[in-house]
Amino acid sequence: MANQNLISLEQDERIEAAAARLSMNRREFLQFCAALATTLGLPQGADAAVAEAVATKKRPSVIWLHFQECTGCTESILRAEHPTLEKLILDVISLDYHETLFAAAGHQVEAARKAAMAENKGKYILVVEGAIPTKDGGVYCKIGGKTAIELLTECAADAAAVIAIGSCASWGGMPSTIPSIPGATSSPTGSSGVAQVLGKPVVTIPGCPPNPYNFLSTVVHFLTFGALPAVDDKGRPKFAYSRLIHENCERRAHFDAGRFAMEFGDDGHRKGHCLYKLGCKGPETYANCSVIMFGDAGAGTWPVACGHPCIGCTEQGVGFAKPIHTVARLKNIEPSAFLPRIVEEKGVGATLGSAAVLAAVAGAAAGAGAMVAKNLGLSHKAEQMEEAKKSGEKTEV
Ligand code: FSX
Ligand code: SF4
Ligand code: F3S
Repeated sequence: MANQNLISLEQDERIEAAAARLSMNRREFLQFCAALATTLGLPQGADAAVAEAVATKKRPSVIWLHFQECTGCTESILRAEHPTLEKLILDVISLDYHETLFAAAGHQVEAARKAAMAENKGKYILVVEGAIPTKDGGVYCKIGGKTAIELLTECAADAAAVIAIGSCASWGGMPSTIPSIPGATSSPTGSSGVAQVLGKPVVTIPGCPPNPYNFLSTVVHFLTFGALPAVDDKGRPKFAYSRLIHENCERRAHFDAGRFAMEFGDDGHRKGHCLYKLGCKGPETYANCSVIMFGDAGAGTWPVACGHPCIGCTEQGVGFAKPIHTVARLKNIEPSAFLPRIVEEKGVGATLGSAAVLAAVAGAAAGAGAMVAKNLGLSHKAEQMEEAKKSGEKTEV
C-alpha cells in the first residue's frame, strides 16, 4: 500500500476530488483502489494506476440492453444497501442508455441510444442483460419494433467491448431451460446467449444475479488498461471464476469430516453442516461467492451461508440444468489417505478430500476489495447512527 507511487498520488488533488465525489476520504479511496487491484490479481504498484484511472480517466459510455430476464442483474447492482458499491459503479461508467432506469420512454429513449452510440462510436461498452430468443425469427422479444437479435447486432457493431452480464446473457440461463414435457428439446423461445448470437466470444459475468463487485472490477480493469481482463474458455474473468465455490466454502471442514445436513431443518442443517447431500453444486461451480459474498455492509452473506445449497447459477450445464436434489459431480478434490471415506455408499465413487483449503490465499486477496467496500458502507452507517444519536432521533439504520 505504502508504495512510492501511491504516496505521490496522495498529493494529487484529483485523487482528493475523486474521493470527495464518492463520499470517501482520500485514504479510503486509495485503500479501495489498492483492494480492487488485488482482486484483479494485478502486480505490485498497479494500485496507483487503478487510482489514477478511477480519478482521472473519462468514464466509458455504457449502452445497457435488456432482453429476456428478471432485471435481477440491474437490481443487484443498484440495490446495494450500503452506498459505496453502487456509487462507485455509477461513477466509473457513464450510463447513457438503460431501459429500466430511463425516465423517458418511446422515441426519446431510442434517440438517446442512437445519439450515445454515434457520439462514442468504437469506444462504448455494450452491456447485455438477459437471453436472446432465437426461435421464429426472434419475435418473442421486441423493443422499439426491433427484435432482440436485431438490437444486439446493431449495438454490438460499433462497441469497443461487449459484456454479457448475468447467466441469461452469458449462455441463456433460466430462460433457456428445457421444459419437462414429452418431446421438448429446447426452450420454448430458443433462448440463447450473447456470444452464440453474435458468433464471437464476449466477456461473460454469469450469476443469477451476478455479483456487482465482479462487474465493477471488470469495468475498472477496462478503464485502467483499455482492455478487458483475461477470461476462461466460457468468457468469464479469471480473477473471479477460476476457483470452485467448494474450495473456499465456510462449510468445507464439515464436508471433509463427513458431517452433512441430510434434510432441510434437521440437526445437521441447524448446526451448519455441509449441504452436499442436499444437492449443493459448490464442488462443480466456478465462482467467488464464497469469498466476496453478496449484500449489505458487513453482513456479507451468500446462498450457502443462508443454509441453501448452491444451485450452480454461474455454471452452464449445472445451474438450471441439474435438478437441485442431485448431488454434485466431484472434481479436483484431492483424495486423502486418512480422512473418512464419506460418499462411497452413494455411488459417487470418490475418496474425499484433504482438509487443505486450496486457495485460501487467493481467496483472501479476492475478498479484500469487497471487504473494503463493506467496511466503507459500515462506516457510512456508523456516521448516520452517530448523527441520529446527536439529534436525538430514533433510527433504524
Ligand atoms: Fe435475472 Fe439478469 Fe438471473 Fe438473468 O440476472 S437475476 S434471470 S441471470 O438476466 O435479471
Ligand atoms: Fe460448501 Fe457445498 Fe462444498 Fe459443502 S458441498 S463444502 S456446502 S460448497
Ligand atoms: Fe449462484 Fe451458487 Fe453463487 S447459486 S450465487 S454460484 S453460491
